[in-house]
Amino acid sequence: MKRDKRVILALDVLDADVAIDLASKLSGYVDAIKIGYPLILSSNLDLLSRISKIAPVIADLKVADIPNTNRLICESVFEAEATGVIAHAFVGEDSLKACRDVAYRFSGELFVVTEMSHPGALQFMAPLAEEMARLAVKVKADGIVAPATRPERIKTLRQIVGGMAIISPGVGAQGGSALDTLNAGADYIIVGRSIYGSSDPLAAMKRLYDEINVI
Ligand code: BMP
Repeated sequence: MKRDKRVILALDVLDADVAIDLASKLSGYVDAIKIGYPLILSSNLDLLSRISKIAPVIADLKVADIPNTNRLICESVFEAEATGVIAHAFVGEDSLKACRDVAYRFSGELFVVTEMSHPGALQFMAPLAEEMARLAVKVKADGIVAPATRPERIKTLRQIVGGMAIISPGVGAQGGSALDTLNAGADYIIVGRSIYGSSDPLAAMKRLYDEINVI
């Protein structure tokens, strides 16, 4: 993924035509489009392939299984032409390595979840987030997912992952600020509802774009 616009659109809509329309309208403002269970389950992986012709696609399946199952899931999304996949670290090194191996084979990217952006992540994830970031470094992942709702955590996790990409959800609808997130050291913000849920998604994206381009 090219670090240019520094925005990843989370496309959690359920209608394939709406998804294609939004992807087409907004692709010029994003480095990638993240799609996950909501859209993939309401359509199919062919839609992932169609969107990948409009913009690079990160498949957010938060893969979290035994190594063999992780391998099968990652092969499916890379065969469908995803450019990246998101996996959980808490399942351990062998499971994460299985994702990494498939990503390498397809010249794709692996992003590893550390601490999630919602309040519940403080319960189990936050205490282990730094270890999970270290594991992401160890398996030579391409990036980590860190919370835009807690910019100070992005700073801490940056110390651990060095130059590895940090992608950060939680901007907008979850209360995170795009500028604070990027200033804390995230490479990309991930934004969904505050763009696609707006009455004018293109205007909302342009406003976001203007906001972060002062950096
Ligand atoms: P929204 O801007 O509408 O809150 O969307 C954020 C997106 O990022 C959703 O797709 C959500 O599943 C995802 N996400 C998140 O919000 N927090 C995380 O820690 C990890 C995520 O993948």
